[in-house]
Amino acid sequence: MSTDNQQLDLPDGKRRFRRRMWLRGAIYGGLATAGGIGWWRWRGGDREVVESGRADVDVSGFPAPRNAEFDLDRPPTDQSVNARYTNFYEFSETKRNWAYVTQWEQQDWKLEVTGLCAKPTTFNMDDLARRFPYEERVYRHRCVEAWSMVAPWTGFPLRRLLEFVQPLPEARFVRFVSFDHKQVPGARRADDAYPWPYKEGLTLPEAANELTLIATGMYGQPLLRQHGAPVRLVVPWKYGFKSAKSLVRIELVKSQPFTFWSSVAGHEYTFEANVDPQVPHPRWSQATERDIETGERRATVLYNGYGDYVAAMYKR
Ligand SMILES: Nc1nc2c(c(=O)[nH]1)N[C@H]1C(S)=C(S)[C@@H](COP(=O)(O)O)O[C@H]1N2
Ligand SMILES: [Mo]
Repeated sequence: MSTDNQQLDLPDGKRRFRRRMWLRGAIYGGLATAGGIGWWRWRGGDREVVESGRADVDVSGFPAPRNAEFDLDRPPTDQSVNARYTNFYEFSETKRNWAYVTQWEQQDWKLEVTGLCAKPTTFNMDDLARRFPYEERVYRHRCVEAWSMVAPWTGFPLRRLLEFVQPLPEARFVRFVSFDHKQVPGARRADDAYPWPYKEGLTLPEAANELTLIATGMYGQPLLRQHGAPVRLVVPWKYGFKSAKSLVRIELVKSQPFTFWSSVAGHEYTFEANVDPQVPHPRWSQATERDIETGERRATVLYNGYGDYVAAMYKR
């Protein structure tokens, strides 16, 4: 006897019940598939996220030799995990900035170094690569939001750039200014409550510290746009917000500059902002951090583990 005949023999009620169950299954199955496809597109494929972040600029200086002095006891965070989890408030208050940066044209990028120095200079990306040989360094990165990752940066110590422009004796601080996002398609409205452009600052000794990098790349390639292409700051012993992205200006100044997050919420984000597990954020503890790839929690370390390089600058 065939299955069809079996079904035909069923009493009417049972047949209707089976059809209803089949329909229900089809509807839920369809919804689940649509939801899955939607989720997949919302999340972006691994390659899509990395490729969509690539700036359409020719950046020289790659690949750069690895400086093994900074190798860590844990591997770098996976590139696509990192690429889909960024802070970039010019684009959004989410971590999905990879989806918003795709129309950002970055040709003819210029970095102006100015203020209290003997040789103010404006560099294009080729000038930087030519004057300041790049190296690769693997650094820990700790965000004030209590997540962390490990990034292999390509770049050069900011100190080299300072030596080049020759700070004057009155220069005591360095001010960093990010790009103006008003004209960038995909960026958020510039007329919101934030004091744009994004800006940060360091004392001159902090800026001249061996660890402080001007980065032009990550994972052996030019920076992805969501990571602050084509050129950004990296200050690994401070909370991530100090590492301003997509810089257009570096200025040597006399007094402590006004900075973005300190001006938004000064009691939460201080100028110094050294990683310190003992000083809680007013709204959460800084004692531990979550690895963005593994989800593992680990203890946060004073100066993000870079005390040997930086502790002498601070009296505690
Ligand atoms: N211009 C600019 N720079 C910025 C930010 C930003 O929103 N805009 N976010 C900061 C914060 S809070 C962190 S944690 C790091 C994140 O760098 P990443 O997204 O490449 O990991 O960039 C910092 N630099
Ligand atoms: Mo951050």
